[in-house]
Amino acid sequence: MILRTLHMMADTDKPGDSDTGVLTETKPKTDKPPLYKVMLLNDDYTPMEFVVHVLERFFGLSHAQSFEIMLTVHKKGLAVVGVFSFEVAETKVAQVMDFARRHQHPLQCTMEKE
Ligand code: TYC
Repeated sequence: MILRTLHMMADTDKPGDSDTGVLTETKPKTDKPPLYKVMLLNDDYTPMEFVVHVLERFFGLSHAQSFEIMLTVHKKGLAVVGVFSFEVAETKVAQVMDFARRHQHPLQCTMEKE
């Protein structure tokens, strides 16, 4: 729904003059929040089983879905693993990056506005 705001200027000291006004188109205030794609990037060193485990653990995917996405990343270079609000995407990226770093794997996880 578009809301219109009407700004009126009443010039009361000039009899006969009509009021002047500006009609402004205003954006709806119920825009949906932006969504962010979370992506995993391929590298030559992170073990396949580790990536599958990351997808199961942090993205709640089944073993079969995780294996499929891991293979897509391995073959294509990257894949979107989920789409989230900014805060959730940021948390997932931080969790994956921290987990990979703690296990000394160079796995990279990034986010991008949809
Ligand atoms: N390319 C890695 C290997 O052959 C596997 C891998 C898959 C690494 C997905 C990262 O996001 C990744 N061991």
